[in-house]
Amino acid sequence: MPGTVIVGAQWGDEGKGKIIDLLASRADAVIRFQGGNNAGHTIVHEGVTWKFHLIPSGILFPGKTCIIGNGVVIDPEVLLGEIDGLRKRGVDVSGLKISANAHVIMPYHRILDRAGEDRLGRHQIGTTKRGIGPAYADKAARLGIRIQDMLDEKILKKKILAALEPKKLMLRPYERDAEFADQLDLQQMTLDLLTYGHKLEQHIADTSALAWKALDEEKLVLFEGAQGALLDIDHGTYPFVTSSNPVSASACIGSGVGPRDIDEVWGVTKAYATRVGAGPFPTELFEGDPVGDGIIDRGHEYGTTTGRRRRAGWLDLVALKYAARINSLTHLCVTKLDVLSGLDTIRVCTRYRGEEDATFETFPYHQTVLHHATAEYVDLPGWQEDLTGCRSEADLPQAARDYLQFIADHTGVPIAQISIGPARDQVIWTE
Ligand code: 2SA
Ligand code: MG
Repeated sequence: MPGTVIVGAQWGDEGKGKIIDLLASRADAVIRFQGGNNAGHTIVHEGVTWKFHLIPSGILFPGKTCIIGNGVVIDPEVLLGEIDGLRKRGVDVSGLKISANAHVIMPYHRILDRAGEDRLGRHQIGTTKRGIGPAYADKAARLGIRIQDMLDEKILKKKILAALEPKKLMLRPYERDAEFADQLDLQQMTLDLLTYGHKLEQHIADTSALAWKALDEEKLVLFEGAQGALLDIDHGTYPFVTSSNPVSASACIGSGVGPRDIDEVWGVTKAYATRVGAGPFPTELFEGDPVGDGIIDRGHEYGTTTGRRRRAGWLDLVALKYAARINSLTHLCVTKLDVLSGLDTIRVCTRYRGEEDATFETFPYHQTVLHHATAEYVDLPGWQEDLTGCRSEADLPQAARDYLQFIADHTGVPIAQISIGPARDQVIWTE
């Protein structure tokens, strides 16, 4: 499995961080390839809780190369904060490598993200307001500031000026606002970025070449996805998506390797579904529904980055089958199975019903259809047993095993791993 991609198969927060942590001990390099500090991974490593936004969690294993690839958008202040936090807790961060070609999230990107959401009012996307969308927009408009630019004062200033020019009108009200004026000062911005660049310089590298070298030597390289398939800007529930491609193909583009370098694609799904932010969610159990509220409570379903309460619902196999297809999944990891204990019946969505009684067994490509889709369910027997102590498939109650089998049969993807609690050892590897 030299080149292994791990992606979210739902709307993010599937527990990818833990899977990466489990595989990282065997890996030589771990690479983030898209997204930015909108991502949040919580992992429990040797009994200690860690939260990561930008740095691959593999950093907790000494000697690993941890790469932030060219496809990531980086808020340098956040990254430096994360590096400092790790150092203070005694973690060696010398293995961290940052692509010189990754784009920088600028203060005006954060402001524009916020302004954009305000403008949309009740139609807002529910972004994390970290500046992700505006940073990727500038990248596509060829107005982006890249990590390498932070090392050259002259180039930097010119590029910032060029990037600010078309935003003048939108930013004007903020320039007059004491809260934002400093952040938008050209001189200050340039100075700050140069300081950040200086501090990060030792980590800046040709990360594509590093990835290639590790793969060429047949070492295990993990590509760590952020968010999930249904938040993909091309394949997700547009416009309620993030501004990057969280699907597996993006691992190549966002790190500078080719498709033939990828050997396995692991998709991570919760045993139920959650979504944070707005957008269609056919299996949603609305706030006040005792099952949905129970899932939120038992699963601690609050965003790692923003602390927002997530929306929860039953597992959606129409969406999961779609995620399996667009990612070409070779393995599935099912997380948080323990959270479903105590239910008499577990519902699983296998079909959508649309307007005029149309039914959909494959994920509808049309936005209007999806927005009107309601879920149709198969009811499976639940189980009462606590699963947190299970360590093999044989330890699981029959109903839990049947539930997993149903998922594997329906998606056509074998389940490689089941997670039954946050700790590293609360995991079951299947045959
Ligand atoms: P953005 O900020 O432009 O990427 O927001 C666009 C949509 O993408 C969703 N999104 C996420 N959904 C789940 N988890 C994410 N990361 C954090 C976490 C979320 C948090 O891991 O817990 O802490 O709130 C994430 N990042 C972006 C977002 O909700 C919008 O729907
Ligand atoms: Mg998360």
